Order: sequence, then structure tokens, then C-alpha cells
Amino acid sequence: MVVFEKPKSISPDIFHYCPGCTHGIIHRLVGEVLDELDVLGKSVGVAPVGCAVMAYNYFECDMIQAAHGRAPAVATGLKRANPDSVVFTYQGDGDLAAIGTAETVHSATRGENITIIFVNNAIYGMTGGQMAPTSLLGQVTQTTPYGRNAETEGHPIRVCELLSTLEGTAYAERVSVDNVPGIKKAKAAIKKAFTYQTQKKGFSIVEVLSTCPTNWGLSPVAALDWLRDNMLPYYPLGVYKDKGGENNG
Ligand SMILES: Cc1ncc(C[n+]2csc(CCOP(=O)(O)OP(=O)(O)O)c2C)c(N)n1
Ligand code: SF4
Repeated sequence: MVVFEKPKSISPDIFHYCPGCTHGIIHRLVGEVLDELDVLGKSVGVAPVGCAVMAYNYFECDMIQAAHGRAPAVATGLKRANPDSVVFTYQGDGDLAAIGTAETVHSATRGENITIIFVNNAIYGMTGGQMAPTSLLGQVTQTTPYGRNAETEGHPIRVCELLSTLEGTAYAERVSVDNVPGIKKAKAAIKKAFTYQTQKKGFSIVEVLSTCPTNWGLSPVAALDWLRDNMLPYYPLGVYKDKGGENNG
């Protein structure tokens, strides 16, 4: 009896992520959802620039890699050219909420019928731990050695809250993968986002709170505690927008 196996939407390649990094869990959840919705053959993923850049090796659907922050613009083109495809981006917080802010906001307000998987680990992972727009006040990073200061670096951006104000956003939910019930909720949210896309409801985003033990300077277990103690109070989990039965696609 098979007890545990990789989703067929995930390749046999070994993930390159650091020990304790939750990017791998999030990849798996996306893979499980592609399997369960049986959309692998018509799905196209857009890989970011960031630690998940090699996501194009890990998903078995067609993949394209966009310049830093441009994934929603690339996804827009893919989806408009082939409206029956299922198009998703997979982006970190530096990619989506710094250099890619314009693409993110405008694809949402246009109601592009795409799904964004937004991995918020409160830091730039790939480039060695600089401050991200989502870094918390007081958080020490390579570029905020005395802690992020609102007066000089501004306040962290709450992406789901921001995008939920836009008419084109059909669904926005924040989840966390720091524990098993949270992982189950994260999967349900990802499945709902993809389902809404197949129902042509419009723009959907799932923000997943994620760990970066390497750049946070913590062990994998301590990183999960840090996420719970520091990220959850500032980034409350929940549904920020759900157009439900409405069709704005
Ligand atoms: C146009 C451009 N600007 C800057 C960079 C450098 N760069 C590569 S990855 C990255 C940040 C990645 O952080 P994030 O998006 O949060 O993803 P993570 O690595 O944490 O998953 C930056 C600034 C780049 N590759 N291209
Ligand atoms: S640097 Fe951080 S985000 Fe990147 S793989 Fe390592 S733990 Fe994950």
C-alpha cells in the first residue's frame, strides 16, 4: 500500500531549498492541488526571481521564468492568449511587493483571471537577507542592522489587505504553513484560488507565511517559533476578499 508519494505534478528532482525552509511545503501543496483538480496538462506556472527561481524544475506543467517582479505581467499575457489554460505565478515578497508592486496591483485591479501564490518570508532570501517590504518593524536584516525603523524604512506592507480593496480581486486569503492544521488550511486556500480561476471569477491570491531559517539566523524549529511570535500578530491569517458566486472574469 502506498502511504506517501510525490504528487504527479511535482518532478522527481530534489528541492534545493535550505533545511527548514517552507518553500518546499508550499510547492507540494500546489502540486497536490494541480493533481486533484486534474489541470496539470493545461497549467502554466510563472517562476520568479528569488529562491524559488528553479520552480521551473519542480512543477511538471509548462513553466516560464519571468524577470524579477514581472510574473503577473507575464501571466496576464499567457492567460489572455489562452483563456482556457490555468495560469499561476509563484513569487516571494521581494519579487511581488517590491520591484513587482506595479505588476501585482495592476493585474489585480484589471481582474486578470490568474492565481498568485505569494510566499511571504519577511526577507530577501536568495540575495542574502536584505530588508523586504514585508520585513517587520525592529527586524534585523543585512540592510537594517539596527532593526527596521518606520521613520526611515516605512511600515511593512500587508499585501492581502491592500489587494482586497481592488475591485478586480476575487479572492485573497492569508495562510501559514507553520503547523499541520495550517498546512491543511493553506492547501484548501490554494485549491479555492485555482478553482475560482477555472470558474473565471478573476484575480486570486494566496499569501503564505513562510520561513527563511538561513537569513533569519535561526534553526528550522526556532524559525517556526519566530514566524508564530512575530509574523502572525502583524499578518493575521484569514480571508480578506471572497467574491464567492459573483463572476467578474
Ligand atoms: C531586476 C532585478 N533586480 C534585483 C535582482 C536581485 N534579486 C534577486 S532575488 C532578489 C530578492 C528575492 O527575495 P524574495 O522575492 O523575497 O524571494 P525569496 O528569495 O525570499 O524566496 C533580488 C533583489 C534581480 N535579480 N533582478
Ligand atoms: S535562503 Fe531562505 S528562502 Fe531561500 S531557500 Fe534558504 S531558507 Fe528558503
